[in-house]
Amino acid sequence: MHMMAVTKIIFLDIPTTLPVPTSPNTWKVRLALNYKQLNYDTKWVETTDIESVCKSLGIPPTSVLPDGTPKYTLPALIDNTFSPPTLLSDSTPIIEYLEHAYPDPDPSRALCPPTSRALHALFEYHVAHAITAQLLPVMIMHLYDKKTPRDRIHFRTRTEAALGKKLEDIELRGEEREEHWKKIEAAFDLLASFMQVGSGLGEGAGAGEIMFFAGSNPSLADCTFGGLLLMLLYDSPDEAWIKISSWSNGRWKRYMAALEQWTAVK
Ligand SMILES: N[C@@H](CCC(=O)N[C@@H](CS)C(=O)NCC(=O)O)C(=O)O
Repeated sequence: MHMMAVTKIIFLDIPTTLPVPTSPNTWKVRLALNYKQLNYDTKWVETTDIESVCKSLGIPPTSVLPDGTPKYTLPALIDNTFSPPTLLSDSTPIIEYLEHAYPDPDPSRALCPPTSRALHALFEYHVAHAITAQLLPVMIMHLYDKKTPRDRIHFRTRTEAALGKKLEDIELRGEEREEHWKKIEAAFDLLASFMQVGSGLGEGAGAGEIMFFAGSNPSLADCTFGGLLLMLLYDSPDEAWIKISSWSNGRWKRYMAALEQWTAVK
């Protein structure tokens, strides 16, 4: 009799008012879980409750706040498949754990071979600074609108205290907003140009476009970048996604179409 490996994975994600989540970091891990075809159940935890839920389950914090208290974030994952269970937080270590615990027999499907760690860290650093850090002035109200009512209150209180401004005043408008989007477009174009190098399009006719950052299969970089694109698509279908679809000769539209098969929410 064929024995199906039954995984007992609980994945902690943040709910929204949409049928889908919109956190880039949780999407990063969900894309990896789906790509690896692992069985898992989602436990939905509003941002307001992340700290208390993680503490009660024994999930470790991911950083320390300036005042020295531990900061808890999602994604987090509990794997009860093996004894003792594994309790993890922080997207990259979670994906590295999944790779180690559930390696794909086909090495070309590895998401983060150990030899790619430094390059992946560099990729994440670049995307965080060149793109993610630039999004607040054009995305803040889109993000806010998709949050649950409790999380809206929590987000407004914390963000306004941290930035000393009303959310509505962080948002750029008019010409300034369009100029800001142009800067973000330039960062996307730069990434597209790096992918073009990977495709070998400079080497003459016939060379195809590589779909993902490391070739025809996704890697950790694609989980990271794909997670960011899914946030932009779901939080702002009418503004961000319309713009992004038209950038870089349609590259990101094709990229999203290729990722779509791993975007199921279970
Ligand atoms: N380094 C963490 C960052 C995760 C993170 O910042 N998650 C956000 C949601 S996208 C969060 O949980 N925020 C909770 C909060 O700010 O209280 C990772 O890669 O998983």
